[in-house]
Amino acid sequence: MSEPNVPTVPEAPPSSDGQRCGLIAIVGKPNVGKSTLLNALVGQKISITSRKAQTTRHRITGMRTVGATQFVFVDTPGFQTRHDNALNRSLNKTVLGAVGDVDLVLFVVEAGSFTLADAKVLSLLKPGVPVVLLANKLDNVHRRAEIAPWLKSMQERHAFAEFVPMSAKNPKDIERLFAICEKYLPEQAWWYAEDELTDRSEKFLVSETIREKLFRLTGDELPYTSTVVIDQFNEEPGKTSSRMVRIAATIVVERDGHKAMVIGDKGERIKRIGTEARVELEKLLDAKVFIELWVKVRSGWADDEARVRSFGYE
Ligand SMILES: Nc1nc2c(ncn2[C@@H]2O[C@H](COP(=O)(O)OP(=O)(O)OP(=O)(O)O)[C@@H](O)[C@H]2O)c(=O)[nH]1
Ligand SMILES: [Mg+2]
Repeated sequence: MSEPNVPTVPEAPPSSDGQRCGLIAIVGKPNVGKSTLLNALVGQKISITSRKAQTTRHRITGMRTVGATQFVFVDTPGFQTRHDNALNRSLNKTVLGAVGDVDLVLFVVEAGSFTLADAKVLSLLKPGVPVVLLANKLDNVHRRAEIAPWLKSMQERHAFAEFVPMSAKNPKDIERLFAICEKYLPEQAWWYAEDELTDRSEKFLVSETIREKLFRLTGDELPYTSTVVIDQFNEEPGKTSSRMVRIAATIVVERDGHKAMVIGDKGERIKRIGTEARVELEKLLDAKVFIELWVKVRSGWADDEARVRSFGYE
């Protein structure tokens, strides 16, 4: 899971034939809507989202080809400024690795707000790369008149290339964003096939989908330091459908109390996590899916560099 997933540009790119292609990094503090934005841009859910911060833990590349232009978007974890542990250091390393060599940065904030955590992310951006200030969740701003003075104050913080107040949940805004991004991408041949959506494997999408259901079906009582490890991912010829995928996965938590929370009363919560993941994965993988879930306690894993790596983080 830690293999680099950003394509390297070939030394002598083949003739572009009018094609455009480039990398666009999506960065920001936790929970501002980066992954919601990526999914809307790609047109398919490839990056999990939830109300909890720290949902995204890997660099996830998603592509969309429109006309002659291939947009290669990179979703990143929210930059962590609150707790210093091995997991958060790994997440921040992923963010730093993603903002370097790109054609454009979409710096996502919540419209009308700018906190120290936003300022920290802005300070990481490399000079020379154009940055679009994407003021997301505009639908949450009820006093629209306050946005103009706020944008003006943002102008003084950084030489942003453009200001885009919008909502990742509004398809018209997403359409407009393609036109805004296109001019920053160089003329060069596409890196991916026209219909490719992501560079991530099916196994990765499976573990992420299970983690999303875990995050969504447990309240704030389950700390963010839980993760999912895939123990088995086997494809077998199906009897009633063309594909059948058998998955066994372990949910790793830090305490016995968390284990009880994940399992729920008479096992009803873990059952629901499995069912919701299965329904979504059957569509995503176009297969009949069986999921077996286990819960394991590994106290202190998020503080342990070796464990963090063994669970697939950079
Ligand atoms: N109202 C509103 N909510 C949004 C919008 N975009 C995202 N959200 C919500 O904001 C929450 C966080 O969204 P994510 O896409 O997971 O945020 P993220 O920035 O990827 O979060 P991390 O991966 O944890 O850094 C979810 O509950 C989304 O549904 C928007 O435009 N309007
Ligand atoms: Mg995310």
